[in-house]
Amino acid sequence: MQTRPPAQYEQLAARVRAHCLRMTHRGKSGHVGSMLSMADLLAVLYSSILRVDPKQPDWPDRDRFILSKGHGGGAVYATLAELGFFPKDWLNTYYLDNGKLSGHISHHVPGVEFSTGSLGHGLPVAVGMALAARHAGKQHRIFCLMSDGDCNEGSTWEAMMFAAHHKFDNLIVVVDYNRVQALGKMEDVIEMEPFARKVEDFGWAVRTIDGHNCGQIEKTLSEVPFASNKPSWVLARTVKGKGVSWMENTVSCHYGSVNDEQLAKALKDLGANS
Ligand SMILES: Cc1ncc(C[n+]2csc(CCOP(=O)(O)OP(=O)(O)O)c2C)c(N)n1
Repeated sequence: MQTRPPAQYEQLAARVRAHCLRMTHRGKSGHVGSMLSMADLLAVLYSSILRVDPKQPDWPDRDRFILSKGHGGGAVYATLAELGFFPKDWLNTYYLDNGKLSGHISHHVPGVEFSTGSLGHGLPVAVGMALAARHAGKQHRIFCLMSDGDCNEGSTWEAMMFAAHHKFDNLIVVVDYNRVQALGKMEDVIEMEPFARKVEDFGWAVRTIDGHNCGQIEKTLSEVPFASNKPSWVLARTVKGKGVSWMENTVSCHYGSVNDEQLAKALKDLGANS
């Protein structure tokens, strides 16, 4: 694993956020707040943690990464393009008819393992991959990035029980814990607290971190598995809409898209050129 100065991750995350704003503006699509929320997590994962190769996206021994909150796929596309998995100009076609990049994440894109969009599907698939890796005697890890909305789904908890029962220490979940969902805040939808304790009681090794502190993200993810014979769970506290002052922690940044004026203002907030 290669460690990097936090500023390098922050710069990548800022470029990813700027791409997401331009992509959703061009496509007149929503979910930009969901993308901004996880940009720092993706920057660290793809720069230093995941053993992947942009030149060989299907390398058999690669780590697997599943985005369960598939509605935020634009942020993964932007990160993959920055890493060189495909040309950056593909981003200009996001959410457009006949474009290369669909709104919800698609495995037709190089570097994407699985298509998601219906919440609660990512972890069951990741658990299946962990089982397959064990049966095949392979050393690669499986990472699953989830939302708190994903954790409201029953399928997630069934997968958690299965993973703990089988002691999958090759499985790592990162939760983008922004506590804002599609139509309301978590405390008004389904409250999960005490979240970490619930997950521990399901047999996982849990760490809670600041999901925008790149140094802390790197340090934590470099220490997986947190316990032998247990799957690892990172509860990353984040802010929906992070980086754009007027979007932060709002419900409206879930489905809303930005107009010309808002795009310019948002890019200014990020310190990016319009
Ligand atoms: C099974 C299912 N039900 C409903 C939806 C519609 N939906 C899309 S995103 C979302 C919730 C968004 O909040 P969260 O999952 O916490 O993700 P965030 O964008 O905040 O990271 C919902 C209910 C869905 N995609 N799948």
